[in-house]
Amino acid sequence: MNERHADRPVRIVVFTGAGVSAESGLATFRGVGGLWADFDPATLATPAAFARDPKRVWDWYVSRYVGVRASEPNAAHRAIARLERTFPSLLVVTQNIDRMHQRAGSSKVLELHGNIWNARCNACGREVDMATLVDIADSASDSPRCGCGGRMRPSVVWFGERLPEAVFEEAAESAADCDLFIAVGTSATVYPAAGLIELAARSGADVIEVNREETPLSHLADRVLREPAGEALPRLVDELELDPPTAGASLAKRE
Ligand code: BV8
Ligand code: ZN
Repeated sequence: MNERHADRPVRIVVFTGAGVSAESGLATFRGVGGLWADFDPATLATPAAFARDPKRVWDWYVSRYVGVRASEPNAAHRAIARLERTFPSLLVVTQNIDRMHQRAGSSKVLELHGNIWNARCNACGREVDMATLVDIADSASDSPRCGCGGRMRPSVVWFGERLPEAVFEEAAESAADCDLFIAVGTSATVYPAAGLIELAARSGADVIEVNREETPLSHLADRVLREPAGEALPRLVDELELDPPTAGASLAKRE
């Protein structure tokens, strides 16, 4: 953390991926038991896949929605929400579509890849609550339609689709301007999201990586916590609350 921000409260960005929700019982994408082990992302999480077989893609998202709705935030989500109480400027930037951060009490959450709680019409863009569509689709031979005749799709960002511009811009500005960037439970392989870690490191922020495993961007971290987020985050938050990082004080020395 360099001197550049000595005159203001410490700014923290927490960047999360599927690993932060693993201890809530939600499958991650990669790795053993990951979603991509059974399904090829290209055949389910792309506009082409939806055009080819809308019912199959719809049903897959309905099954994930039902799983997310039945799950609860875990100790990692709760610790991040707690940290916001000590650092009100804290921002959560997530790749997850499960809204676990908001359910745990985080108030400032940027959803880079949308969310699974809403669906929108592929034609007119009308957005509705997924719950209103879930129980009618399963018996139907087709995925639900909008009043305009368009197809309803989950409000997520598929591969090959642009991220919501304003959301990504705000995330990039915050990553480039923060003092502490904590990457939790992400394999750092999907772009442009993973580029935020590179941007934060390049901009002089201290980077902490919380991940059970090494990632392609681990070398950018000043500190790594190689353990489950549900164990690492509560302890890290205790530490940051007890001894808040001050501008100029590098975290690396805290080993
Ligand atoms: C776009 C929503 C352009 C849907 C998702 C540059 C280089 C290479 C490729 C590209 C590039 N730029 C763009 C691309 C293409 C592509 C991409 O990145 N491909 C990858 C596969 C190489 N990117 C895109 O297509 C993006 N769009 O570029 O548009 C454009 C521009 C203009 C106009 C039109 C288009 C859109 C990408 C978003 C796709 N949607 N999700 C859905 O969920 O179904 S991505 C989805 O996969 C997630 O959101 C997330 O981003 C990603 C999964 O990654 P993670 O969350 O990190 O999860 P993963 O399982 O991989 O890892 C979990 C980690 O947690 C592991 O490291 C594990 O060790 C750890 N872990 C596990 N348990 C725990 C734990 N850690 C701690 N505690 C635990 N308990
Ligand atoms: Zn419509």
